[in-house]
Order: sequence, then structure tokens, then C-alpha cells
Amino acid sequence: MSSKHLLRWAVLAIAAIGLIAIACNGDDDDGDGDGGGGNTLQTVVDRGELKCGVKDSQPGFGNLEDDGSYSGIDVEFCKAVAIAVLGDADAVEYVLATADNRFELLASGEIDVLIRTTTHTLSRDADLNGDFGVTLFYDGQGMMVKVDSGFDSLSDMDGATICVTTGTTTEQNLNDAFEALNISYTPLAVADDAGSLENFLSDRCDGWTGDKGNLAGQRSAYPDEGGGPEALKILAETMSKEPLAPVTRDNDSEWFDIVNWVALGTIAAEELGVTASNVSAEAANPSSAETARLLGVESTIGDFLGLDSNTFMQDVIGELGNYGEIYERTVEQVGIPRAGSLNELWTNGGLLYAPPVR
Ligand SMILES: N[C@@H](CCC(=O)N[C@@H](CS)C(=O)NCC(=O)O)C(=O)O
Repeated sequence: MSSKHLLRWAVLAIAAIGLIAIACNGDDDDGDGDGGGGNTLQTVVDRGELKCGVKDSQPGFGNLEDDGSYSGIDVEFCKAVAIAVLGDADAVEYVLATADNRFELLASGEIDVLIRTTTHTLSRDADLNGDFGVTLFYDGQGMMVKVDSGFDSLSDMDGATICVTTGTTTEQNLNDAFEALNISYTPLAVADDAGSLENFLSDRCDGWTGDKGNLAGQRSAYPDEGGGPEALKILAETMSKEPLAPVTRDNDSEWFDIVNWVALGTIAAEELGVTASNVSAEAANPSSAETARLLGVESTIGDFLGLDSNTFMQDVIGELGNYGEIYERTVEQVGIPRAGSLNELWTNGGLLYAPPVR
């Protein structure tokens, strides 16, 4: 090939690479707001606050308490990211993300991360410009009924009216489950848990379907006027897989890595036996090389992630504890035991597993 041809090919190749880069960046056309696809880390650091999209009506996961504070496992992971990035668990603005608007809030940059009982699915991953991190809670869809309803399994519910939330994976799963059983139902779909509670309390529906984690939380807070938690039961069947994971915007892999590795770090800490109470002693005298790396004693894990501090996991664990401690403080409190569940560490027969910290 002549040098003139070579030059032409080189120019065309560089132009093509440029076009691919523009197309893959997504900054220009994805309608992102202030966080815009590209550099959420810088946005958060400049703002001095993390905007975390959460629920406010699900005890154990994302709940607004009477004193104005937020609680739940999702909220704890918002705090973990804020500690890692800003050194302050309180540097979080909790933004209510509803089932319907959560992906819009993320795409528009109104939140930096979505940690809101959100199921990782193919279409959401591929179509809604979200990147899903590690599963923080393996859930599945269930059905809650009144104890005196006479329903002991889904197959008893032919012709029932079912309370369900719009904009969720729940609607489709309900359809699939009843279709598979060849029975009919009437959905009573509303936008939020408050609406379902009202409908259920006033007997407008016979069953209330949702993620079992949500149903347990709603049951734990069921008002006295309805007979309190004891008046309700959750049927044994599980209709679906609902791996709940944090979501960041596509094409922001530095930010995604931070959110993901902070969460994985809490799982690694549990695997290694590092807790809120022993983290300082472990940092001073690590029990293993992996512990030393996780705690930033002999590693530059913060540098790898673009964080200021290599010891960010010391801060996260010191303040919030490891995954097991976080679970116990939140999910366990609404009556969802961890033992024997998928949410155990892999070493205890569950699915939680942290890749090597190295
Ligand atoms: N994990 C499912 C369901 C999550 C979800 O949105 N759950 C319902 C109840 S199961 C809910 O939050 N309802 C509305 C609300 O109160 O905001 C998903 O990602 O779609």
C-alpha cells in the first residue's frame, strides 16, 4: 500500500474510533442533568453531598422515620458511599424515588445513585441506561393475605383481587404466576405502598403482592385497626427472583466501581471477620494479607478507585459495620432471618461473595 493510502486509512480509522467514542459516551443524547453520564464522582465531591434515591415507606430497606431520619439496608449503603467519598455518613440528601420515577431521576442526574429495592433485570440494564452493582439483597416476590382469609397457597386464590404497585417487576410476575397456575385475578394497581395499605385495610383486595422483603416490612408495621402484624401471613410460595442492587448511570465506570466496591468491601469484611468493633485492631495488626489490603494498610485501593483515602473501608466498617452487621440492624429487624437464606455468605451456603481485594 502506498504511503498516501496508508495515511488515508489512518485518518479514516481515527475518525471511526472518534465516532464510536462519541456514540458510546452517551453524554450528548441521554438527557443527563448535572451528574451527566460522565463524572459523577467529581459532581459529588464538588457538591459535598451525595444524592441517593431511596424509598421512604419500606421498613428494613428504605424508611422515613417519625424523627425525620431514614433507616434500612438501602439507606446504610447510601451512607457507606458517602463515607467512602466524602468522609461523612451524614453528607447524604435522600431523594424519594418512586417505583415509577426512579430511572428518570437517575438518567436526569437528580440522583447520583439509586439504592431502592430495585431488581436487576436484563431490560433495565440494557434499556434504561443503568449499571447494576452487586446484589445487596436477594429477594423474591410473595403474596400476603389475611390470616382469616382461608388462603393457604396461590392456587386457593382463583378470582381474587390483588393489590400491586405500578412500575415494578411485580405486575408482570403476578401475571406470569397466575397464568402458570391457570387461575384468574383482578389487579388493583396503585403507585405506592400507602395506596396498597389503604386498599388492603379496607378489604378492597384479597391479597397484597410484592417483594417478600417489602411484605415483611409492611406486615411489621400493619396498623392495630387492621389487627396488627398477627392478622397477616405471607404465603410460602416465591413467584420470582428479585436480586436488589444499586444502580448508577451507564458510562460512568469510575463512579460505578466506587459504589460497587464499597458494597463489596462490606461483604469482604464479613468474610474476613472484620467488624465495627475490631476494625481498628485489625488495621493496627491485620490478621491476613487480604485484611491488610481491604483496610488500606498495605494497599492503594483508594487510588485505584480515584478516592482520596486508601483507608476508606476502615471508615465505612468502623461506622456501619460489615454486611452482616448492617443486615442485622436493618432487614433482620422486620423479621427476615438471614440464616439459611440466599443472603448468607457463600461460606454459609448463601450467595454473597466478594471478589478478591487486590
Ligand atoms: N424490586 C421490584 C419492586 C420494588 C418496588 O418498587 N416495590 C413496590 C412494592 S413491592 C413499591 O416500592 N411500591 C411503591 C412505593 O411505595 O414507592 C422492582 O424493582 O420493580
